[in-house]
Amino acid sequence: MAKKDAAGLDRILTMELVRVTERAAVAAARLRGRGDEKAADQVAVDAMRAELNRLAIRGTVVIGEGERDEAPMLYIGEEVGAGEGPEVDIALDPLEGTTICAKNLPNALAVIAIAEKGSLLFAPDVYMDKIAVGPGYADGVIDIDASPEENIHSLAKAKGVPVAEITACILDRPRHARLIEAVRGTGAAIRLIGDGDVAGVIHTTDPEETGIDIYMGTGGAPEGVLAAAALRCIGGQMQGRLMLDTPEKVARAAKMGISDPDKVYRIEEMARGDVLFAATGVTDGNMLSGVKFGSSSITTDTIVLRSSSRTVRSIKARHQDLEKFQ
Ligand code: VTB
Repeated sequence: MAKKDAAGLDRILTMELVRVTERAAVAAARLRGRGDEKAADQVAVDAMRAELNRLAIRGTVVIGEGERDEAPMLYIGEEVGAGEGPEVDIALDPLEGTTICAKNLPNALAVIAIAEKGSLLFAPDVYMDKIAVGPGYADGVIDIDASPEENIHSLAKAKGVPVAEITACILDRPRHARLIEAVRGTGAAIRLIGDGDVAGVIHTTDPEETGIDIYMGTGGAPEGVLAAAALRCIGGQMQGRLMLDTPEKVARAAKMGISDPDKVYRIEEMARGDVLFAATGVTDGNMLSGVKFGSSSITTDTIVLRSSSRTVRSIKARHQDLEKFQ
């Protein structure tokens, strides 16, 4: 039975998690560029679930494929793991960026976060307004209640560069028209992404490598919790506010224990305690390479993070036992 170390979760779990996202990524990667989002998602879900059920944990999915009636597997509330070991909360997205994968575009990921029971925000599947920057800035450099202009200027000042050298990552959606106009109005650049805002947020942690300084805009709340889990481990600032814009959404959130619909969540309120996070590239991206299929091996590229030690591990794996990926 896995033992918890002084910092929280068992350290061995960090490495075990890599297998979980690797396996989901390989399954999804076989369906890259086939134009079939659903099929790619399904194989990733199946693969992730099979591998998760081998882990020595008693896990509950808190961010998953959807509510029980809409998702047959890895639904919110599903219990996963081998049935012994620590009780943990699990946030997962076996294929973050199903459309990206179907079109074979950059930055599709297989993603999972694990934390001690009760540590991850139990968020409904609604939109979340998000703003995030990487590590190295004084607290308060960004503020979700400030205007886009104020945030961009504040960040440029903190970074010590002209505004023109700041790049914001924003989902390319009609709902962001005003945000995009405001950011462009400052002279900053925008990386418009089709999907994949978990990657978008993580990219802020390494602007030299990714070219992205700040993430702004609304995306899925589940993706917000996953991104917060990653930032908890690497460092950085993020704020999120659920978009509970109808009485029905307010009621759904209330059922999940959210009493203040306007609350701004900070990273520690979305992912507390000891958090482990892993992401494997499905398609090539700014930080991770996609899965490569060779004649006798498969290569995967994963980052695995732990909040208590702030360790960022990059794991490039060459898999030669191909049977386990069938
Ligand atoms: C984002 C993005 C996801 O959903 O969260 C987005 O990161 C938000 O929803 O990859 P809309 O597509 O409705 O804007 C995804 O695109 C899909 O989960």
